Amino acid sequence: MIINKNKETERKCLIIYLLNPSVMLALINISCLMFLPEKTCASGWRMFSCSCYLLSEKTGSWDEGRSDCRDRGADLVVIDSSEEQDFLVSFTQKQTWIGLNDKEEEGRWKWVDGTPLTSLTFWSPRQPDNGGEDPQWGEEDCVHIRTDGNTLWNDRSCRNSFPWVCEKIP
Ligand SMILES: [Ca+2]
Ligand SMILES: [Ca+2]
Ligand SMILES: [Ca+2]
Repeated sequence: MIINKNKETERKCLIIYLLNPSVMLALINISCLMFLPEKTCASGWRMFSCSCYLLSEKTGSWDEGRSDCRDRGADLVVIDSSEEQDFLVSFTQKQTWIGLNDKEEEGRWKWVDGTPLTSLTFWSPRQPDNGGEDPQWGEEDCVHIRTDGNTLWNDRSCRNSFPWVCEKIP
């Protein structure tokens, strides 16, 4: 009986352990290494989890960033996890475009891969504000990671000039 109870506890602990995000990420990384041994990132790109990332040297509008990424067989980064958000913050160290916008319909945020924004968001306080109706900011439909004291997201005019981050599955 006691042995069974211990076994039960052990099993519960194992499940909790496996559900831990950092353990899951480690498992994903291991499976990348095991099943995709030939998949590596091109020179200049950085690997994290199963993706390769490039921080642009140039700056430009959100659309210029996106078309540069697409020319490289990639697209602007889609943030799927808090680990990816943390990685990007340490990888970029400056304001950069990410692949999120509400160009099609105000307030309906969509990633460049077509997926709608879920509850996993990293908005700065009081953002998104679509420019807060202040004419100097204009309509704000594109998202960047900002650095003024924080690392969270802000919506900004798509015409603004920032570097960008491309993401590609090798
Ligand atoms: Ca991603
Ligand atoms: Ca907007
Ligand atoms: Ca804003």
